Amino acid sequence: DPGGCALGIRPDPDFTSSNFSLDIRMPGVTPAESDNYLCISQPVPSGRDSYIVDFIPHANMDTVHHMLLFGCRKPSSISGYWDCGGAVGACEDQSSIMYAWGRNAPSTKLPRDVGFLVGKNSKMPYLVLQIHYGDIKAFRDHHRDCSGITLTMTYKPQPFIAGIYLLLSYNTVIPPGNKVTNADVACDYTSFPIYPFAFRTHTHHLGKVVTGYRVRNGEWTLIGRQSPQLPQAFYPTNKDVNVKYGDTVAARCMFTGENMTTATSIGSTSNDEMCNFYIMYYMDRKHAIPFMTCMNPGPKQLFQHIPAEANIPIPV
Ligand code: IYT
Ligand code: CU
Ligand code: CU
Repeated sequence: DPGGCALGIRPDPDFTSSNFSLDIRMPGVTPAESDNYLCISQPVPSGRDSYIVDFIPHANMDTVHHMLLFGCRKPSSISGYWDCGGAVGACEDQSSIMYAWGRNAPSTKLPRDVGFLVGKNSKMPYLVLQIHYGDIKAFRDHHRDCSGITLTMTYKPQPFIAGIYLLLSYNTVIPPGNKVTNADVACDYTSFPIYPFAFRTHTHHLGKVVTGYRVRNGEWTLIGRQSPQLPQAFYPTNKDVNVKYGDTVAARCMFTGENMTTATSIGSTSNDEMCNFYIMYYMDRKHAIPFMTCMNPGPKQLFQHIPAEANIPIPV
């Protein structure tokens, strides 16, 4: 234990025998520069399917800007920690986000009887933790950081499986000088019902507000609305809005290119932009789908009817 961090898998004393805790923690790291993104991966223990039912963050607000937990099949590395802020990401295949922690943001609990399905037999044999370290000044004393997450897990099949529906724009261009640029995304929903309970927004610096809706029979119902300039955690959805076969799921990111001198496109650096609306939902285990995406540019005709709030910036 070189970093002085206590790690491990242990039975959870507070629960029944099918429950256990899993720590996923940085192995005592000292980031080299400000705004380093470091990742570690961990296989889900045992060949059995297991379910994540709770997340307990251990992060020092003075050093950690944000933490994200992903599930995937193939992490970018399976030993030590790596810089995952550049060309090398968290995973080599598609990753699914399961938890986000941001400074001062309350963390959303999974509802009762809901778990993320992980393990060898599921599509998520590996977990990857990404930590964005902020100002390097916090490491002037060269201490080693052990921030991370304790997962409460169980082998007991959960009645409902948690999943993520990611709506993203890949083709938005934000012209310089324009006060308002909208990125619209929408998809018809053609699967079994999902029950959204949390949402997360993600843009870079130019995003003012990101809003997601269910559209049913022409009626727009808010799923969530947040400023991406606030901590990009999962926030509770407004109220119980389910999404079922025949509905449309729609999201808008509102950007401003006001103070820019060049156009901004979608890309991975902080000089590029992104437009993401994540819906965290649960679904009956019988036909659960753990990850869905929507990348369709929203039809102009549909977005004529989007509520005005989607273009009202949230003050930060
Ligand atoms: C181009 C873009 O919008 N990238 C986003 C969405 C994204 C999320 C996941 C792309 C992939 C994923 O596996 I999960 I490929 C993006 O990079 N978003 C960042 C993190 O990567 C999750 C964010 O903070 O939302
Ligand atoms: Cu961050
Ligand atoms: Cu991004």
